[in-house]
Amino acid sequence: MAQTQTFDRDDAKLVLTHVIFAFVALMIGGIAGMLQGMVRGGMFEMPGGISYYQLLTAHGVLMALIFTTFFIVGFMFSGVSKVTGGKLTSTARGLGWAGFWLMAVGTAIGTVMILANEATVLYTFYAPMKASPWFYVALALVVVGSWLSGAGMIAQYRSWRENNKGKISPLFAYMAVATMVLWYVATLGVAATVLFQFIPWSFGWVDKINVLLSRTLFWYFGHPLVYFWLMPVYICWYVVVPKVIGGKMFSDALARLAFIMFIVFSVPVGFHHQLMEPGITPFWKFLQVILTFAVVVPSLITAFALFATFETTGRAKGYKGLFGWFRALPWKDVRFLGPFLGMVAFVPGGIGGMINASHQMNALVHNTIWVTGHFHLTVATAVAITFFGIAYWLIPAITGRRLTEAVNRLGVWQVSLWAFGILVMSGAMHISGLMGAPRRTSDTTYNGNEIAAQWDPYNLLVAIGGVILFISLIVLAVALVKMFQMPKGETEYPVAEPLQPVEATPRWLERWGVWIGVTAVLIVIAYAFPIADQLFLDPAPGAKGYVLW
Ligand code: HAS
Repeated sequence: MAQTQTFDRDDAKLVLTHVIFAFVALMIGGIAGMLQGMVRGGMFEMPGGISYYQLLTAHGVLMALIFTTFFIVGFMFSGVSKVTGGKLTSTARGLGWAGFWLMAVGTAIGTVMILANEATVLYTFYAPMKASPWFYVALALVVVGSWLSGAGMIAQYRSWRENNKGKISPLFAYMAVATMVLWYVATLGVAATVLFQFIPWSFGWVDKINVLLSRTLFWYFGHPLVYFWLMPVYICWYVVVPKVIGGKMFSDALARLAFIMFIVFSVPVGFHHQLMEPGITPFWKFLQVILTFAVVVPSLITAFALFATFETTGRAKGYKGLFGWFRALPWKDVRFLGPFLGMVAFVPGGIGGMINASHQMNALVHNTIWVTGHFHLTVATAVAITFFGIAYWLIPAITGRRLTEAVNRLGVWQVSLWAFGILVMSGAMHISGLMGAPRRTSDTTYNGNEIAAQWDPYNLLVAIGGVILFISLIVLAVALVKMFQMPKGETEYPVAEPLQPVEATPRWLERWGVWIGVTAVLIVIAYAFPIADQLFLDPAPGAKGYVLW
């Protein structure tokens, strides 16, 4: 095959550095994950000096915050470059590199603090557990770095629009900008609590921290965070998957509408993580639960659009009957199979989310390992497995190599193993969670308590699932190395065309000012009173810090 370098070299370097960083974080976080499953399953005891909670912190931070953020930034830069002319402007690329270095330094400092056992506060870093101040500084660096990267993508998008006045923007770029807009709005909460509460408190400049306020600001950020993970996945499902299966995207306008709905509805819902918490009046919880059900709608739209894409593609290929299209799908292509397994996992994952959001049912599942099961179906499957599927074409596409059948086959095994491991692990977590097993505990025996003994078989299944997932990661590592040994050549960067011409897409979907304004109003309605309550309580609440490890 002819030697072709279709991707700009400088852009490729930026993208590849992010993706490799992401996968290194994933591997380290994966080792921690497997070990903690084995500790809880009674298969292994951590050697002296390293605690279960230290592992759990490393696992959560590296998987949920670092792997995701680096992969998302790399993937979105690649697509923005691809659809806006094939080359980033020097401003966009410069901001991308500045963002990368800030995030990398932040990750390094944070990881050292966790390894030194100075920050065993889990990835949600709830006060009044108090980590080294450098852990919070590290978090701030990661967030500021991601802001710079977002500014790079927005700069690229703006320059495209200036050069293409009156045209509707390419869907991938639009979706990347929407994702970053959501990220800016969401991270205001975590930036506020880290800068104005955690850093002054952990450096000892103030004595006490307002715990309820810090948790409220964390979850103001924490729920849209999950959509920051999900939206790039939806970019793949809407834009990439239709092309991979040889079809067209069902509707450009519907995809944009779903993304606007995410911006508007995903922030004012954080109280659904605090339903069991005292100090927030039921009315505000009720309001935010209603809004939570509104943020389910863009996912339902997406499910509809995906089925419509599969069906129209199958019919165009001549497949008939109600489910004929199912046979038209390329089951042996990892670029499709990865994301598709993610979609399948997201069906029970999403339904579990709606159960969590229902106040009475939340009382049953909150702080049980059911919740851990929920987020392993969502972020660790719908999101992670889609990212794996992306890596199998993104890395060859940007390095100018041809995806070989051998690596594709390895990929099919890898994503299938991952899906099976999750089925075992997450299924067991859901069941034992319903039986009352708490999450985030190293001891599962409770001094030989009879009820706790009933969870034992499930703890073992969780450990077995964790080992299967780790084997999948080893296969992934082999596949990644092999990707750099594949022959030079061309792998397509798949971007689908819509069924209808984009001219049919309404222009109001691109009026960012209006949507950000609507979002701001909704946030003020949902948060102004409860936050004011928490800020101005008399006497002012506050807790000293505790180091429990
Ligand atoms: Fe969640 C807790 C509610 C979605 C992640 N969630 C968490 C935590 C994480 C997380 C990490 O209301 C734990 C935080 C912690 O450490 O404490 N979640 C929801 C709701 C949704 C939801 C209503 N969550 C996600 C996503 C995540 C994620 C997405 C990561 C990416 N979640 C909660 C609540 C809690 C919570 C409470 C707090 C629990 C507690 O008490 O602590 C919704 O957005 C879900 C909507 C999704 C759907 C599914 C649509 C299906 C699609 C696939 C189509 C499939 C096709 C193919 C086409 C309605 C789009 C199928 C083919 C076949 C053959 C079947």
